Amino acid sequence: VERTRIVLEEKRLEYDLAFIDLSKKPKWFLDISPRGKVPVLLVDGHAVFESTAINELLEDLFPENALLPQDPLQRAEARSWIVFNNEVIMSALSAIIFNPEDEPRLTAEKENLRDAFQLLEKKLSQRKSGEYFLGEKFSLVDVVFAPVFTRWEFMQKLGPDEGLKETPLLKRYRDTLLSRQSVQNSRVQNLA
Ligand SMILES: N[C@@H](CCC(=O)N[C@@H](CS)C(=O)NCC(=O)O)C(=O)O
Repeated sequence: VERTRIVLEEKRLEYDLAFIDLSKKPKWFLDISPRGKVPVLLVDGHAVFESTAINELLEDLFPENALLPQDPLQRAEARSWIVFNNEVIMSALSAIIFNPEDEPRLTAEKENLRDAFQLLEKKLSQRKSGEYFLGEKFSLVDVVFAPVFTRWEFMQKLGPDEGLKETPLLKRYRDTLLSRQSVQNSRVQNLA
């Protein structure tokens, strides 16, 4: 959900936010969210789900403060890293946060995360300028990486030692994202 809030904040859009108890999903929510998952965004009575689809819709509807490059090749590159984030990073983080007792899976996912961090470090080292993932401009790629780092505190509490010591560029990237106003505004307070 943070991913979509960041986009709404970046584009300075007005929105209403409804928090729901995922262990006791209300009927109105199940009626509009096809998979019973958050986020789901209601736009003119249409329910849009999947954060990637929601964020691209917002980008299409509100092109000001663009969050995707104009060039098709660069847009494709941005989307590639968003998929990477979904399939590798977020899936590993979810396993670590929600299934900490599944030892074999935990070990495998920690390894995946370590490899992913090395890959990201290499990617960041290839930027020509700028402090964001694609360079000078904050983009939808940064939007999906910011919540990875806001989850860091959960991971530390659960004991894994995936630090950022060996990936200094990634560490600096984390600090850049966490200090961005839209990211701060998207965070739920006292979530632990
Ligand atoms: N790929 C989806 C993931 C959505 C998702 O897994 N949401 C979780 C919360 S982070 C959820 O609603 N879990 C409740 C459930 O599965 O019952 C997206 O990016 O929107």
